[in-house]
Amino acid sequence: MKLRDTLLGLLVVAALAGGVWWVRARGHAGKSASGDQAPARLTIDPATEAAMPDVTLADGSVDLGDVRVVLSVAPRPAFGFAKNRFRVRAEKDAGPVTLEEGRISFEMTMPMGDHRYTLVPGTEGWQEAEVVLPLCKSGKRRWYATVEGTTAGKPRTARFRIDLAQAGDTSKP
Ligand SMILES: [Cu+2]
Repeated sequence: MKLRDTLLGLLVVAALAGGVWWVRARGHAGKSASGDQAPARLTIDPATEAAMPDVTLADGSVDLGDVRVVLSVAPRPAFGFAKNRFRVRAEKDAGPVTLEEGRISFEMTMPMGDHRYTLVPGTEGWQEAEVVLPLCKSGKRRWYATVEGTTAGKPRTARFRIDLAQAGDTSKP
C-alpha cells in the first residue's frame, strides 16, 4: 500500500536524522487510514484515566510485569507551544533495559493532529524526545502520552496523562 510505504520511508528517514518527527504532515486528520471519515474521538473511561500515572508534576511509571516504564517530563508543568523534554526509561531487575524502536505519541480526547516522536538515547539509560504540543482552544489541558517499543522481545505499551500549562499564565511580561 502506497501511503504505508511512504510513511515507512519517512520513518526511516526520520530515524536516520535522529529523533525528529516521524509522522507529521497529516493535519487534524487523526489516525484514520481511510481519510474521508471524521476523525475518531479518543474514548477513555474514568477508571482507566484515573489509573494512568499523572506525570504533570512528578515522574510516573507503569508496571508491565517484568518491565517497568518510567516517564519523566521537564519542565514541570510542561508548557503548550514550547519545547518540553520527555524522557523514558525501561527498567528490568532494577536496571535500565533498552526499549527498542522506542517512541512516544500524544493525544487528547478530541483530534488534535498527529504528535508522534521517536525516542533517542540520552544518559543513564534514558531515551528522550523534545516535544512541542499545542494548547487546545477548548481550554482543556489534558493529554495522554503513549510510550511504545520492544523490550526483551515483547512489544510494550504504557500510557500516562499530563496536563499542559499555558506559558502566559505565569510568565507574562
Ligand atoms: Cu483541541
